[in-house]
Amino acid sequence: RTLEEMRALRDETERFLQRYRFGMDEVITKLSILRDEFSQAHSYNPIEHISSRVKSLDSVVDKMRRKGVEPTFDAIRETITDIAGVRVTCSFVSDAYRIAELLTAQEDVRVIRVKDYIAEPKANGYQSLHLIVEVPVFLSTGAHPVCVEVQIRTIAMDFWASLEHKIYYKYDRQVPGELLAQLTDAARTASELDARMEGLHRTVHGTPHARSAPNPV
Ligand code: 0O2
Repeated sequence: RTLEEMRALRDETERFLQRYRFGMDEVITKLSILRDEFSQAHSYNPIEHISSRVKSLDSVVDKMRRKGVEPTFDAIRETITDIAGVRVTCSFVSDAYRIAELLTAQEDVRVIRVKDYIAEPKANGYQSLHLIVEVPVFLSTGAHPVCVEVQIRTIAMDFWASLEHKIYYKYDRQVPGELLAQLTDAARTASELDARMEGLHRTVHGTPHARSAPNPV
């Protein structure tokens, strides 16, 4: 490759990732507005924490290789829906569903896919509500739709997922059976805690929320 070609590739990579950053920022703004408005109107904050990241190009390419797809920019755009990721941590399960409903009801948010791992936890016990949404990003060249993955979960689910994630990578995706069993058991405990906290919350706040906590895993 010539130096010019390398510069062009670098610029294209930057442009590619920048759009995901813009899409991610839009979703964060939407969530922050919901949180602030909700807190003001109902004297209650359904969102504990919002975090975000744009996946590194290295892990995007790794994921493409695992899926057996040649990592061109077009193929990445089609295949990887979690390059821009926003994670919302709520206190209660009902808040997770409420935030999902409020976000997806917005006119400029197109829902591409919903994976409800709260209603149907993964075999290892993982729980979270995943939304793949598309939002328009307005650039000098016009509107560009960008995919963002929003993971909405409770504090207990988040606590479990972050430990499991560390263990998963520590063992290079081959977690010993005994450890897996303990993690699955811990997920059950987290789910029971969520159900108890939701019950307490309802006792204090009275009105039941839109969706109730699912059965423990
Ligand atoms: P990382 O390292 O967190 O970025 P797809 O992503 O569409 O190809 P997939 O993997 O079935 O298909 O999507 P899914 O199930 O919605 O998972 C996407 C993300 O959810 C993962 O991204 C994790 O962040 C999280 N996740 C899913 N399952 C688990 C789990 O069992 N434990 C934990 N801790 N997190 C999970 P990545 O890119 O796989 O990983």
